Amino acid sequence: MNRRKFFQLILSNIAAGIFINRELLAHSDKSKKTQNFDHNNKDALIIVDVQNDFCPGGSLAVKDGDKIISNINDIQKYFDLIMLTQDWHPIDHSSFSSNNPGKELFSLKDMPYGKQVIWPPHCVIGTYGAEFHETLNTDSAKMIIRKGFRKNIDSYSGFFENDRETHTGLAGVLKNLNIKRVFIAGLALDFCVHYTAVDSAKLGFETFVIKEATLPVDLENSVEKTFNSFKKYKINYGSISEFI
Ligand code: VGL
Ligand code: ZN
Repeated sequence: MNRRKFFQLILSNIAAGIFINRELLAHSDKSKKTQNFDHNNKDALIIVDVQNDFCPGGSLAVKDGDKIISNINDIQKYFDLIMLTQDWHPIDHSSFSSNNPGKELFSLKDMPYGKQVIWPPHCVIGTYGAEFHETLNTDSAKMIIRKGFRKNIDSYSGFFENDRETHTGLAGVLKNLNIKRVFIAGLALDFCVHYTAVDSAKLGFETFVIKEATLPVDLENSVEKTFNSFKKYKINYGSISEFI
């Protein structure tokens, strides 16, 4: 190889290097843009248990439970990450009155993880009662977290089962996606929304429960307990317009 050819080779390699670097830079710019394109990537909306059995006509109906669904649909536009939870029990679930003969509905029984309410059978795997209400818009949801599918443990929270330590996987998903603020809507305010909000706050997410997008089943002092928890764990409760 003569000197000239040698220098030509060096120059073409340098040019190729620059080209490759430009390509790499362009690529990383592009991925950055994709991130920025998401109009809101630090917030998540968790829609809790908007299922037929928690709506009028269902076996564990929340009064007017179906009336909040249009509000839940309206607020979805503010979020890129929308997650649904779905109560999903086997027919022989230990919380069901049908599996606790002689025990009164809504009374308490002792389980290894603490007190358990005796519920009417509800959200049985594969049944109509377990399906999302037909008016709920589920198209934008990225994932569905099912809970309560182990016979001997109930699961109110979207994050943990009622032993307070068995994960559903939701915390991992939100942490991996770098979510900082968690907004919660759905049914019922005093059980699954309550427990989901407390766990969210304990996990370090700034937590918001959206007033116009939730309602309680209201057993004894369950609503009062819920608002006490919100105060204790600094959970924000108010209209979406106050937070977004
Ligand atoms: C719920 C009671 C039992 C709820 C679920 O979604 O609030 N309540 N299972
Ligand atoms: Zn349940």
